[in-house]
Amino acid sequence: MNPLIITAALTGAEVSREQQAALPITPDEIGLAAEECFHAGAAMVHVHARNPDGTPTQDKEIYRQIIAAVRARCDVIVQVSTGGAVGMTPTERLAPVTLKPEMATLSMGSVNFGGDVFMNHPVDMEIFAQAMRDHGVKPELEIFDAGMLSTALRWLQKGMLTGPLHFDFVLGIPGGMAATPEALMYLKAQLPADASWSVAAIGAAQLPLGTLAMVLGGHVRVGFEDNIYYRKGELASSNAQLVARIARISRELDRPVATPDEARALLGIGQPG
Ligand code: KMH
Ligand code: ZN
Repeated sequence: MNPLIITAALTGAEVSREQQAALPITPDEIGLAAEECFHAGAAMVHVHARNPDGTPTQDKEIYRQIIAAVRARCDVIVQVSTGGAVGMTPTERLAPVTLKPEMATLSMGSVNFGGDVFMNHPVDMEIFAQAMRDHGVKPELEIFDAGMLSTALRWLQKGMLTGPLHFDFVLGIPGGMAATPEALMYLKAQLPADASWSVAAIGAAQLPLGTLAMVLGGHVRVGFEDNIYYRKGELASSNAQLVARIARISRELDRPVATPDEARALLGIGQPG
């Protein structure tokens, strides 16, 4: 089976230090967490920026510092968020793409997000996709619900996205698709043959759905953005602890864990510039 790409979603926009004391917030903390995750088996980090007070931001300069802090420590793929936080404007959200990171997320539709709405107007999505093409950034298509996958496939047919596509199924957001094996199988069944995919399941579903993805030939995202616990009632000590468990299971299943360069080859992206 192809090597497993483990992505560490280190920080996110919603989790606080009060909830998870080991949450990396500053560029330096994010760089250090990325290095720990790299040593634990991660080939990619998904990053969000925070202001010094911990509030989410899409400030380009902070992203620049984050990318530099990661690059100084290890060669994992850096994937910036264009989702940011609920309520940010599309222009704000798009800012880090102009730094030409190796990858960026591209949400494929709007979804209720707990008590909020995570808005992704089709006009804005098209602008995001075009900006990623212009800057040579590989999109990871974030799929929170089944209709978003249909949209991605329609866009592929129309030439608005270029294959091979890489998907991330974000399952278990209240308002989005449930984090169940049935949901994952349903989505996987619709993928083009040359697509790659990962699963980012929220909370307690992170481990079982990640393990299922591993068996099905997909890839796995773990980390504090999606889940702050190691097991029920026990907070994880670090993002790397969550990565290390996935890497261990993968090896037990005889599936090698991808290095960053193996992940680049699998995803069709070049070396960092
Ligand atoms: N924070 C969520 C509202 C992404 O990074 O692209 C959106 C999000 C998705 O986290
Ligand atoms: Zn994110």
